[in-house]
Amino acid sequence: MRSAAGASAYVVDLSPGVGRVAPRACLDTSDPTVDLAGTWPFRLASGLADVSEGFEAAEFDDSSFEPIPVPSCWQMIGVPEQPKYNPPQYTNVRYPFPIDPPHVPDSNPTGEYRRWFELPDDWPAGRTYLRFDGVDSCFAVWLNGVRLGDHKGSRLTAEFDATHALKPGSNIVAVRAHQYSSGSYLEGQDTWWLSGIFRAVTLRHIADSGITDVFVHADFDPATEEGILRIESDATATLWCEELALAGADPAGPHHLRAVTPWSAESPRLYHAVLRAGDQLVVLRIGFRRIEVVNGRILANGRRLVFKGVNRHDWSSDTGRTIGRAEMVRDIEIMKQHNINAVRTSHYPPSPQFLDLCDEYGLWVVEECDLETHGFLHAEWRNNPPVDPEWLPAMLDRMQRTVERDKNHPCVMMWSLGNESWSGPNLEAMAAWTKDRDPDRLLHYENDYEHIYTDVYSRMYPSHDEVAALGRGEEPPTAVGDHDAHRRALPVVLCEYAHAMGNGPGSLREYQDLFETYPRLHGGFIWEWMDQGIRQRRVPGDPTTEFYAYGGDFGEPVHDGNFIIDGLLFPDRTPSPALVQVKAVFAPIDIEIDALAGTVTIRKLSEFDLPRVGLRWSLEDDGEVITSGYFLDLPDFTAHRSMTVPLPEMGIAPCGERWLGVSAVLTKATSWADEGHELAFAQTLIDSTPRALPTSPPEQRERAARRRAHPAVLDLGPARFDRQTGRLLSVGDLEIASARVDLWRAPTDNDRAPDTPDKSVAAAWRLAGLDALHHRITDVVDGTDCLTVTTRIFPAGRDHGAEAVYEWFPTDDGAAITIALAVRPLGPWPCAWPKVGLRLVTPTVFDHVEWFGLGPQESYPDTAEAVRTGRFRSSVPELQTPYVYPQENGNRRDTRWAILTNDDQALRISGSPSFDLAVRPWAPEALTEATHTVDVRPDGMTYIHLDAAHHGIGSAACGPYPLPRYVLHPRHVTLTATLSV
Ligand code: IPT
Repeated sequence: MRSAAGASAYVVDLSPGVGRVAPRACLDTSDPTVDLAGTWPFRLASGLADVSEGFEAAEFDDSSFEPIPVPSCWQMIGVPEQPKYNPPQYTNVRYPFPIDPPHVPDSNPTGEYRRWFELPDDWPAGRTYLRFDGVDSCFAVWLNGVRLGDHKGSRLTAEFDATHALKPGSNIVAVRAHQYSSGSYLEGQDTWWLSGIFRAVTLRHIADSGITDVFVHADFDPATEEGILRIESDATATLWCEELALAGADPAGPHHLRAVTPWSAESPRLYHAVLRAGDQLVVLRIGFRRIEVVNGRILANGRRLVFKGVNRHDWSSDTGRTIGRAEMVRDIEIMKQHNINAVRTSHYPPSPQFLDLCDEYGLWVVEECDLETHGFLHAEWRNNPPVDPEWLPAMLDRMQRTVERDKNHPCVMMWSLGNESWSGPNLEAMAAWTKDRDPDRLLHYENDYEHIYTDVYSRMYPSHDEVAALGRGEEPPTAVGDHDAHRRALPVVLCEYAHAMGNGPGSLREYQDLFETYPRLHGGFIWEWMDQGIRQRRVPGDPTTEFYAYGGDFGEPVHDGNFIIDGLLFPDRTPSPALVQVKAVFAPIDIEIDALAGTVTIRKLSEFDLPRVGLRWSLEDDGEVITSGYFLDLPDFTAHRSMTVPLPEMGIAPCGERWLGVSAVLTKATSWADEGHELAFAQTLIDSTPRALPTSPPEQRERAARRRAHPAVLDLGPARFDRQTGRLLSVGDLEIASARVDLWRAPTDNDRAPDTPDKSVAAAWRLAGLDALHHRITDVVDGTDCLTVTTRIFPAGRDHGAEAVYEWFPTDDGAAITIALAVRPLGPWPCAWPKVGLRLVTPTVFDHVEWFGLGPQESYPDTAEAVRTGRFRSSVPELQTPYVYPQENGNRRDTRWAILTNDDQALRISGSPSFDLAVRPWAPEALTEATHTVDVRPDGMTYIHLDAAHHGIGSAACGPYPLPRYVLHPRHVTLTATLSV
């Protein structure tokens, strides 16, 4: 066994690398480049003892190597069928290797890559750099057998001067990349461990007297609207920008430019300029803006900036951390369409292209360094790198590479030292270097609770009460004396909140209300943008068995399950119901309809300009559009904080529930949405002319149709019951398998957390026996007008339960059967109820549902921000929300009526006044048992849930329980619904 000493010592030494040129900006230049993306011969060694001696030599025989695409993460090769190499592994906080820094396991998958390329004949004289935008986690590189150097820092750019090794004609690059290195201790982020050359590799020519680096300082003075431009360039150059009337100017300036338009996320104005050094051109996209903290407020261009943000990882369910421009554009379009204005690049610099796109489309970016040592938590932070001076060069190098690469992006307004690495002098040194190098941006770091060297007071996952206390400046001290006073003076940012795992998060609105109430609160960043699932197939080759894998699905010995599935987008980038809620809660405009006064007031919720908007309205009676129109273009609304305009004449007399909806829509297409795209919506109940209630008064019930077909059965209207048990057997031609009270829901990720039996509400539910209730009939009374069935519902071994009284009576025309259900808790209940209602099961497969109520998407008591009252239609499969980890979903609140149909049957249900509705092709028990979407299959029945109440959703998966008002304490409830076919 060979030791890690010698040629491979760099893997575990603490050096960030050798042979790399100084970090610099990614520049868009006229210099020739060669893109080395493509198919490279590759071999995966099991560890350092297994590497191919001499693989870097030109004459090395690589015929046994296999082709691999570059860039790629080698663990993702073979997905969605079977990973070809060592599979992906997911851990959250824990390192998947022993905490024995700087050592890593002997079993250390190591990729050997070789790539021949032709140097173009016209490659000019001068220097040539070989650039790697991302290699995970550590690598050494050779050109034509000459070792150029090595590097650690997976998501950081490293460049090597290749001039001395480059030849005309054919050249061979060889790269040896190691899954684990000492750098892995600094990369304990909550994500999959993926390795290899996962971002671009390019060869770049550098002219001898050319520019290699520039630092653009483009300040904007909000008082004078003047732009102040100063460009540091490391070579003599002239500056050209037609729009700014700069022709051959000295880049150093400073140039005081009259009336520039500042850059902001809302109006991302970029000025295209060129630096010329001899024949070399460097293209710059300049955005003028000033970011500052004034009197404890974050200001951008003098205006208060409130983050409506998300935390984003580079992610694709097929290629892992290797993503293309199309996916990045898609992310940004979806963000902009959902009123998101900011991104925290958790927890490392993103693919460089992403920031170009944020400049262009407009998103404020908090860019984070590639640093997280969270795993030391499990060693009570002993030997945590930030406190050990030996780790300082590596940590400083990471920060320098972050800042130097991206310092020219107007979108980047704040640097973040990293995530969850506790505190220590090395972090302080990183902060000091950053402030010195780039005093014009703010500095963020959450995990040093004293916040001595940061510009914002950052918190993670606080409860609403805590956020309110922060807003009032009444939070408990975090330090003594001056330090505490300093921190208290800082603006507050929630770098992570509203954990979007599974169904949820709940109470987004309540957070937003706090941000809008207290000026100290500058909003935050929802965790996280996207579910990091990996596409897999249960049966190789069979796309119908596709599902998204999470931790443990690849047999990883150490993993953190589905904690990686916590995004606003599903792994295929379709928006979850939570994202649609985010859109409503983050709306930049508030619309208030005053039906009595006949006016609409729209109010701008931020100090920044908006795109051109107009108002559209629609009048609906019982969900049917009566009339609609476009009544106003608001050309100069951006200049106003609010505007009140008259509602158009409606004319027609109402019939049923009349709702007026008003939306603010784009009057012109933008780069991220079409004309007509809705930014904000509001709805008001205008009138409610009662519809004929489907239930009948008691005296009429006497006359109801009453037939006795068979002594064992009882017919009431269209319904047939078992006379002895009172069980509903059918409604018309529709067979009913069961109709009884249900208190269970398949626990959500939030219900199941925190993952300790004494703390999670789902564990309490199970402990209380709610998942296995016994129903006992205590009474069946066949009255003249009504069948009354009383049952007691208890879990085994417990003395708490409920009494349910089912009263069945036909409508006066005999065409329908009404159930009036009353459920009363008995005994002291130790926990909240998941829900309470009626579960109706039929062996008939229904495939469509039309309903009048809240929709179109699912909602729960604390996740009802995006739904509106209307008439909707959906297929049964589309009513199910495909949470990667199956759980309660698909509830439609406040349903007044619904019609279930298939080709030849129908079931009509109407509420008095309404019920929560879920229609499923599988039982809640199947949802409860399932661990992947592919496990839940239609079982030939339709499960119709008519619920009177639901427990809230909350965000306990990483955050607070549902707010007290959304807790379903066991209580007496009633539900009235009428069924007919
Ligand atoms: C927090 C992490 O910063 C983030 O990476 C992610 O793990 C998130 O939690 C949960 O999904 S840390 C947590 C211990 C508060």
